[in-house]
Amino acid sequence: MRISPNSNSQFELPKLGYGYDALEAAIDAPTMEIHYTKHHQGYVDKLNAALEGQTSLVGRPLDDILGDLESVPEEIRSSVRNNGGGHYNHSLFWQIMGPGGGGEPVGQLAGAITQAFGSFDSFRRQFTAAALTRFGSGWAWLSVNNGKLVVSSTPNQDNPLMEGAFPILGLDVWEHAYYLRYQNKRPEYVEQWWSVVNWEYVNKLFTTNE
Ligand code: MN3
Repeated sequence: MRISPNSNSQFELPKLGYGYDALEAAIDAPTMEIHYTKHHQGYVDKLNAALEGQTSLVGRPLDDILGDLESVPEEIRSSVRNNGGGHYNHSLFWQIMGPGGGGEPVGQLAGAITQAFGSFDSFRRQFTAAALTRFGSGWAWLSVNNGKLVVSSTPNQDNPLMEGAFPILGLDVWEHAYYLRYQNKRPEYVEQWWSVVNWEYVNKLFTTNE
């Protein structure tokens, strides 16, 4: 997913394509609102602050930066990793969910998942296991690595770009993503989350690689 800065070289909170209550089947409106307006906005603000005056990084798309963290000056590298990762991961997260989501993968992705994992159910079990075994805060991922579909998880706001892979589906398992409704019951959150996955968008990422 390409995320470019605006003409003032600032990253911006992307528009949410649906209301805070649109994902009620899985995520309550207060959680959506806080997650988007406070957590995500916070990552954007801190990323912009870290990049201030960094002429070598001005205008570079965020996905390029995250795939090449060695090129980021050491004094801001961890801030860019955490807050840039936070901006990228949440921007993706809002897109791969949507009202009327759920069901099974569509398009070329459907066949690719069956080929890589045996079946959609088998993929779903592997992805769920990645989400549930991620200790503490982090993300579960489906990404494309050298043309191969791979399930993984990362700590904090890290993501597969940092390992040279291209993420097409991500699940936020930080407690801030689910605590209001589910408290400590991460398995229930993950189970419900499948009902809001926007497979059309995931397939688009898979087929266009952009
Ligand atoms: Mn989050």
